[in-house]
Formats: sequence, structure tokens, C-alpha cells
Amino acid sequence: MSTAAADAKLRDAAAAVLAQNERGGYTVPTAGLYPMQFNWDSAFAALGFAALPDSAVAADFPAERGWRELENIAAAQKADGMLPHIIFRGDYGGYFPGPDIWQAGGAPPTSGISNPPVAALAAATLRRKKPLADKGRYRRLLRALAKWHKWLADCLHPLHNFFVAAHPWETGRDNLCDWDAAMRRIRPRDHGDYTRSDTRFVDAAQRPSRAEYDGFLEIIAVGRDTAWQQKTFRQQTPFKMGDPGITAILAAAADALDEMLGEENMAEELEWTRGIGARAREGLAFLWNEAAGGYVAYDVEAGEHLDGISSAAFLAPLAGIFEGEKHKKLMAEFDRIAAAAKYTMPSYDPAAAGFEAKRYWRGPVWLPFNLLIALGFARAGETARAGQIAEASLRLARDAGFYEYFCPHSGAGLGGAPFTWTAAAALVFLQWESWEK
Ligand code: 2M8
Repeated sequence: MSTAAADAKLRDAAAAVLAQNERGGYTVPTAGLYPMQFNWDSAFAALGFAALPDSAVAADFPAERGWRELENIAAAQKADGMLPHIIFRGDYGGYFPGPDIWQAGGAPPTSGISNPPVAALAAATLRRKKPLADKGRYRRLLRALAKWHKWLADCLHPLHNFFVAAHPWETGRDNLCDWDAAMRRIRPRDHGDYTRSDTRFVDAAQRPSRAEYDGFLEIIAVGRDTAWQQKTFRQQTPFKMGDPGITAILAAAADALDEMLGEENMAEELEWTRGIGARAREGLAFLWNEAAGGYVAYDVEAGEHLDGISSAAFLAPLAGIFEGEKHKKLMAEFDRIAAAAKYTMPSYDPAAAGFEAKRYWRGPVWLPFNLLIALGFARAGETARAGQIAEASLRLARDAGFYEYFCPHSGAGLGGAPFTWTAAAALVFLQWESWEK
């Protein structure tokens, strides 16, 4: 098969995944394992819709499909501005932990924590590719995103300005090795004899451990005890983690949002968001670890930088930080890690203790994360490295299918499938050369 024919086949297959996982205005990550709406998954889905060729849009999707995805994230906004990480729409009955455990309110019910703010990046892309004709709807969405960013800015560390995650699930990288020490300090109460749903769908060896789930549930219980009063919850949570992932994404998203708000002359909203991008960049700069040669997590309780290099270290260019000696060092780390794996970019350094090639966020390659890294690299003029990521991502999707994540050594597909954000990222990578970054 010619390359063009193989690309067309992959594109049609990716579009079919978006169609299959669509539930009427929102797209589930994958049926069974994650049967409801997730915040940053939906934002990646919106990027996928932005990348659909017009022929596919006309055939299967209304042009505003991506906008509806974002509007349905925004519709779950809490009074304080938070956009929750899960919105329990549709038939979520099989998922654990459900709304009965979260008790975080909402109609439909939601979780009590937030998620990496990819939505404004998706909105900026959609605005270029498939602008929303209805200005009222567009401005309402921007206003909701501005409120959310303001809320996220309130969760920046008061001195150092990095984002402090209150739960591993907030970072989206649930069982990253960097969380281990903090998770081990948690002394969970008895959460009874609960049954996880994830291991019904995926081999337990590819998922977080039972001890980690006890910790996840404990943090939820702390939130419940505070009736999800966010200020109190964030003081009382046993997990307070400076996350380079959310910090870098927030910096990039804040810039994108400010540009859209500026175009629309939305003065009040611009007032809310003033300085957020700069503060997040300051926070990311604080997370630099010279010995490690990268941007790392910061354990707030322990008061220390960690020394592991996760894939989030490479989001600094996306945040607009790509100059001088630090950038050179970071690129050297990228090359070292890329050379240690057959497929770029493992979620955690394969040379580090704790790395596991097949266990979820402890090593596997994730295509949506690859997309964010590659977009930043392209912006920084790291064209070859960005191309290397695009190429590896397409190889994985082509050879293994649209899996949730992949083994960086064998390329085997892992976790759930067919997965929305993998298909969405592939749709962008298929147009990488011509894609406006
Ligand atoms: C995973 O997280 C959820 C909990 O939030 C789970 O394991 O049940 C993570 O990979 C997260 O980043 C993602 O948004 C979610 C749905 O794909 O699954």
C-alpha cells in the first residue's frame, strides 16, 4: 500500500473511533472502561474534530462538533469557576468510583477535582480551523474558560507559582512514579471491600495498584469531609504536588485564551486572567532541577524537588520556555530518553527506579501527551525532534491500533481501546507538516 493510501486508511479509522465513542455532544474516552465525559479527554477530542478533513465533517459530524465538546465541559462549571475532571453523563453505572463516592454535586454529577487545562488550546485550534458562527456561544465559552483559569491560578503555589495538584487524578497522570513517596505517606481509613471496575476491562498489571486506589479513595474522602469546600480541601489533602504538567499546560492555555479574549475585547475576563501565563511560567522555572536536567515535580509537604524526569519535563517549550543552557540540557535529556526506548516518548525515564514499561503512567507512551510535547517543540524550532515524536506516534497507532497507551519498547497496545484521544492525536499527526502549531 502506498503511504498516501495507508495514511487515508488510518485517518478514516481514527475518524471512525471518534464517531464510535461519540455520545451526543460529548465523546467518552472509550466504552466500558471510561463510559462518561472526562475533561481533558474531551479537549483532545475537540482537537481531533478540528483535524477532521471537511469531507469527514460533512459526512459524519456537524462542523461545530468540537465546540459542543468544549461547551459540555464548561456546562459543568462549579460556582467558584472550577471545571471538574469527570462529568458523569450518560450510562456511567459501571464506573468506580461513581458519584455516590464523590458526592461532589452537579447535575449531571461531577468529580470534586480538576484536570489539565487543554480546553483553551483546543478552542484556539478550532477557532482557526472551524470557527463557531454563533458569537454569543463562543463568548460564553471563553468566559467560562477565563473563570476556570482564574480558579486554576488560585491553586498556584503562593510563593513559587507552580500548580499544586490535590489528587493524582487532577494531574491526569494517575500513578506516575513521582507520586509514590507522597502516596506512601497517606494512611487511608478503611474504605471497605470495594470492587474496582478498571480491572474488569484491563489486565491489572497495566493499572495502578490496590494500595494506590486506597490512597485515591482516601483523598476523595477528605474532599467529601470538607463538602468539597475547595480552600479547605486543598489545605487538608494529604497529597500536595507541584505538577510541571498542569503548570506548563496552563501557561500555554493562558496565552491562547488571552489572545481570543483580546480579539473579542472581553475586558472583564481579561482582568480575571491577567498575568496567569507569566505566573505559571515562573512556576515552571522554579521546577527546574539542574542535576536532573529537566523540569520536575515538587513535593510540597516534603519541601523538595523530585529528581525523576517524566514526559511533562518536555512541556516547557509549549509553555514558551526554550532558551539558553537549560533548553540545551533538556534536549540532551530528551535525546537520551528517546534513545533508551524504541518509541518516543515514554511517560517516565526508563533508566529511573520505578519505571514500568506496561503500567499506565509509569512508563508507557501516551499519544495525547506526545502531541502536546511535539506542538511545543515545533514552536521552539525543534522541528526534527517534533517530527520524531509525530513519526513514532503514527507508527504506534498504525501497527497496534488506537490503544489508550503503548509499551515504549515493543509498541504493544495497552489499556482500553479504541481510545478517543489516541485517535484524535493521530488525526493531527497525520497532517503534521501542514498543521499550524
Ligand atoms: C485515567 O484516569 C481515570 C481517573 O481519573 C481512571 O483511571 O479511572 C487517566 O489516564 C486520565 O488522565 C484520563 O483522563 C482518564 C480517562 O481517559 O483515565
